[in-house]
Amino acid sequence: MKKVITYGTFDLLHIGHINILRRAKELGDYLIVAISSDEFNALKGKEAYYTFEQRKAILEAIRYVDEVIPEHRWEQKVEDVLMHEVDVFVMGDDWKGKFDYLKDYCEVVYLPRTVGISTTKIKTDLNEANNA
Ligand code: C2G
Repeated sequence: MKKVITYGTFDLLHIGHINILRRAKELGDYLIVAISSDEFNALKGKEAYYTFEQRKAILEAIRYVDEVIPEHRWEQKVEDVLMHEVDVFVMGDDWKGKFDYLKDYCEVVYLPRTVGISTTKIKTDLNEANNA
């Protein structure tokens, strides 16, 4: 069984998230998603609208996702890859090159981001609509 892993906040789920999850799953048979904890989000300078538990439940409902684990630290990826016997690490190409050190442990794939959508854009558009 070919195992794939990807990491992210996945807040206010949108088509860009679905596109990367679908393409990540196409690279193997089993997809693990490591979702940033609320505390790790604070470290990333992000405040998610949905809590970790809500984001976990939403991701677990997606047909491409087989398992959701928490992301607590930048440094946990090697341990995750080894412990879960991961074959492929996938991220959007906004992260291109940032995780190449994982090539010692698994295949590293950066996939093109979906243009024109982001959680930040959703929040901005909604704020502008409400203030119009
Ligand atoms: N993504 C995408 N297209 C978009 C928006 C996001 O392909 N329009 C991808 C990102 O490239 C990432 C994944 O969706 O691979 C999740 O994005 P975020 O929730 O923004 O995650 P991020 O804050 O980039 O966290 O340790 C890695 C970090 O946890 C990544």
